[in-house]
Amino acid sequence: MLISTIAFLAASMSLAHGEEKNLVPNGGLEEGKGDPAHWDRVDGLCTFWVEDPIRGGKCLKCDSDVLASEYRARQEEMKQPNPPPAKKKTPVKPPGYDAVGGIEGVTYWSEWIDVKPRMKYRLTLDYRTDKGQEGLTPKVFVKGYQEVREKVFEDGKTVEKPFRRVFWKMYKDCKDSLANWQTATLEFNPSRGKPDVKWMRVMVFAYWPRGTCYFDNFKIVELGEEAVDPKAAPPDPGDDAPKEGPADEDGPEVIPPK
Ligand SMILES: [Ca+2]
Repeated sequence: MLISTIAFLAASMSLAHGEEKNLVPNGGLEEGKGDPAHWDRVDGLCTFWVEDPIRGGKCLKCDSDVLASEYRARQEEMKQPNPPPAKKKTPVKPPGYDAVGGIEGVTYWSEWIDVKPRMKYRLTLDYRTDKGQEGLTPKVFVKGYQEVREKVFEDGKTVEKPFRRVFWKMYKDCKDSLANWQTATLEFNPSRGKPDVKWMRVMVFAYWPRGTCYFDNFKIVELGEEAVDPKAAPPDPGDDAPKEGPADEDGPEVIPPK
């Protein structure tokens, strides 16, 4: 009780001094037991919750240099409430197109975050790689969801149920990773043109070139409501701008009801 009161006072004081509220729960990946709280469970094969030897504290490690067949087998195991420890990976032989980084990529998701209508947000995160692997380009996505009602076949009959489906997404290439931490920034408004998008999640995507990337200090802050002029032409985003994509049709991004 005392500790939570002190933590609350400390948080209030830092906010009073102009610090922006971070909307990503456990964005620094410091809380948790076995796995980071408010994030996916780590699988011990392609995702790890590790100590950072450079700055201290915990961070996420993603390895896309794992045979895709071993990654898929581990994903199946991870559906269990108490999965067995991961088996050691088989070394990938060059050119490595059969690695998970050469096919579907490694994904890792945050908790749900509420989206406010017309609100513009900024995501920042830190990333790096290992010495000798510089130049990797993992991506970070923000995906926006809205509720849909869909028919499913259950217990011998068709019933309609609510689902959360991706209707908006944006990503940023975390370019030219170095062996020391760098920061990537992405600004976005999930409900611009998509007023029914009510939630968002952050997704890390480690793919090609295959290798090891680290991530830390995920932070989403509000930048204020956007005044939308429907007649204004969209600004030229340029080649280096974050990319905006269409809705996803299916796959793991359709979340069943709890
Ligand atoms: Ca951290």
